[in-house]
Amino acid sequence: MAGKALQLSSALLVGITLCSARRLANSGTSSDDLCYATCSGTDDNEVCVFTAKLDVYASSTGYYAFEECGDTTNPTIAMKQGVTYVFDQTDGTNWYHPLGFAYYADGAHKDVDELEPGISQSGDTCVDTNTCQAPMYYLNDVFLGEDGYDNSDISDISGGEDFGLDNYEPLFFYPKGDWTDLGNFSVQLTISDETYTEDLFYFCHIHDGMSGRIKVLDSDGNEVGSSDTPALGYDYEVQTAFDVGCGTYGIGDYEEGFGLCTDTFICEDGTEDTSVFGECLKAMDCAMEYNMRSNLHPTNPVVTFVHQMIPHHKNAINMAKALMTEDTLSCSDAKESDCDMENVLWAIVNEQNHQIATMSSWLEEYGYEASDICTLDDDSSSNETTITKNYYETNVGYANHTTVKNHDVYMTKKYFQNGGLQIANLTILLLVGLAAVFLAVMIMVGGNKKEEPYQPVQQKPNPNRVQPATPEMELTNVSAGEGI
Ligand SMILES: [Cu+2]
Repeated sequence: MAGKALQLSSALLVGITLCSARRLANSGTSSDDLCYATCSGTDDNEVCVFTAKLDVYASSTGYYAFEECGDTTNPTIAMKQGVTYVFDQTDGTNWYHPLGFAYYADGAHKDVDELEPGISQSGDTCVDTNTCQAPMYYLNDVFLGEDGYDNSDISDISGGEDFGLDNYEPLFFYPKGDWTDLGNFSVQLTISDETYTEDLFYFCHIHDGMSGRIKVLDSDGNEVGSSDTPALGYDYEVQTAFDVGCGTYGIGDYEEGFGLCTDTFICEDGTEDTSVFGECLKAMDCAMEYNMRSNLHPTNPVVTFVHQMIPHHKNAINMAKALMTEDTLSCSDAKESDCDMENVLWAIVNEQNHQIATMSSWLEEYGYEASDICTLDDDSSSNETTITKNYYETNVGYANHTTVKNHDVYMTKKYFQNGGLQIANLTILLLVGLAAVFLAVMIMVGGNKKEEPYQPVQQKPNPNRVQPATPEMELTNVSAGEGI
């Protein structure tokens, strides 16, 4: 009896272990834990599907995920040579994230070679005939390319320059509702270059930093390249625990009480239902204020505009994501306004992330710093805040640090440090002097009026009558050069 129980326990243990191993084996967390597509058919008719979606909270832009790979973001996926793979992008979270494929991470964003009919890394003659391995883009299962590129039959690839991307990508800029109404989006890719032994990458054509690795397998299912090359070239963003709670990115260091901001962003704590949302808002608003405080560029206003607009946009994105996390909107036919609001939130996240990328690229192209923040360093010993390095330091000789307790004091102090004291004194003296003169004149005029007796309307003087000279007339004549 005890032996049977032991056998049962062992069997259960093995079963659980196998289940665990099966779950781990397809999650795509690394090259040792590849994620495989769901496949059907055999040999030449085998078709494999990756169902794409976006984990919008995983990073500032969000990261790709595939239903076949569980919750892993930007999973490392396996693709077998010669097999047709379909990447289904119909899920609404794919809006603004058209998939691309490249020989290096981030493809078009880094100006590196992508998988296109006329591009090869192995010197293949496919370049001459536009028959190199490349994705094919579809809407409702209709190929969006026009001049004949077709790699669906690996033994008979036909050539053409238009593989559909130029028609596919612009559709992702449609308003979200219109994009959804268009139907089913998908990308098909068949790996046909059997001589290339390095990894490939999928990436987003609109946002950079969203690439994932593709390990290519031969017909036996073995990896053709063992090492992870080329390198991804960057680390994935990781949410702090605080950000996870808020559904945001990058505000974990700006919680209230961390000393980076002294302004009040939320004036009442709200109810139990809203207090967490309030704490999130406090932190993200602080992050915006802290990061928008920048030096004025001495010659180019565009630089300062970008330095301030990027944190401004990041705040909008975080506000939208925090509200999405609250899950209080409920889009349905009966609640179309909620649908409109949800579309607004998604638009803020995707469009402003795209604008951030555009503005960052502009800074990089012209050689400007990514940011130029005037740092507020927390001085815990005095519970005051120290401002370092600001516009006046470099432009009007305002040197060293100025200790202030809040923004208003800072502004005032800055003004006085900049010679404002003297100007203020002179201004005040001038105003006081003018006021005194004005009052004196008013008193005199008022006094004269009071003492002036009533004068009846006088007749017009007779022009023929000789007027007696008055002292005023004599003075006028002297001024005019007469009577000397
Ligand atoms: Cu994207």
